[in-house]
Amino acid sequence: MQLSIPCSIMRGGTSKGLYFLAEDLPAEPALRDPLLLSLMGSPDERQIDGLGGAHPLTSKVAIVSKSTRVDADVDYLFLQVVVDKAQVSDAQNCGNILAGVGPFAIEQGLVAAGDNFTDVRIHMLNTGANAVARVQTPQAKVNYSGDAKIDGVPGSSAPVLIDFLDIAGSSCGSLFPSGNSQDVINNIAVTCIDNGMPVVLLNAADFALQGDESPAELEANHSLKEQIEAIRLKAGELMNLGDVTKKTVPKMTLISKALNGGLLNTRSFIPHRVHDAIGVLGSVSVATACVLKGTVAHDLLQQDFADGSIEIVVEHPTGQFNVEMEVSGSDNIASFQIHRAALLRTARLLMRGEAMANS
Ligand code: NQM
Repeated sequence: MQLSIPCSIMRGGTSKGLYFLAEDLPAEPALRDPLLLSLMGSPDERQIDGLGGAHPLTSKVAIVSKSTRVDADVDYLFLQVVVDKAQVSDAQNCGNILAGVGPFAIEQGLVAAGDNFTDVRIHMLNTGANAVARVQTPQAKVNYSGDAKIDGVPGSSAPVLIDFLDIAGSSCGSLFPSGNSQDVINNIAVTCIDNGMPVVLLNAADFALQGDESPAELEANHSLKEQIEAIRLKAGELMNLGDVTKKTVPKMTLISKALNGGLLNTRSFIPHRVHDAIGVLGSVSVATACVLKGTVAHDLLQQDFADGSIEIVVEHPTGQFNVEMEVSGSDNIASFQIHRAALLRTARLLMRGEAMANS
């Protein structure tokens, strides 16, 4: 039997996913997840029998509801539907799909639109942290077109400005969950950080890589992937994430010197495919690691940062990602603080209707 479920398809940043009102899906994962697997067409590498795009970046779900919290308008649960396995995971957040949550909440009447722009306060259920998304709403309607460009998406759209308020340690309990700015795992120097996304930074040169290899080249390098996965499993324990064999965190980011005027260059394993760009919260974590003395990123870059507002430009396979932060005390791990992180994304409503699940 086919079951019809109200659904919107949206591009959020450099990802694409299915957006639902919480009331339109069963609350219990045991009933909800089989429906999501069916809607996406998982498990299947091509997701031929579903709406998924056969890549982790296009096999994502947002579930949104009105918040009962005083500090938020809506609650947002992110779910990663694994492409080739019958798995749905809430173990990570997603800042790209987050970019579509504000517009979706306004479109669905969860938040009243202002006359010019609307600030949507979003409580991110995966991590318990909050973000504010500023959405353009001329004449109290969501506007998707504009001049804002983000690398990894053709053309331009209306900007969605996102401010993160309290994301340090949101998945792992602390910003540097191992307690150190640098650790050694399997003889490789690593920095384990969680500023909104658990990420392990690794110097590309330690794997005899330049750091500018294409995602396809890296994905074809099986011994590299095995080496990185072995480090990831140990890092997961060190980062208070437990056994991460079936989790999509931590992400593994290879860093190298910038090639195009940014601060540094990256290639991110998310964690088994290589990102065509870089995740939103992933890039906030990478940018943060650059600032503190003693991290593998700081050792590579040898650049110090004064207290106050800074902008960090993270290069990735399809361009650059700019992160604005307010920081202090970057001399040592005990005094280091991030007061705010902000960035620009765009989003677009692609389809609104009913998605059909096998039930
Ligand atoms: O880090 C991919 C994406 C992401 C996550 C991933 C993201 C983030 O680009 O906030 O956006 O790392 O799985 O959508």
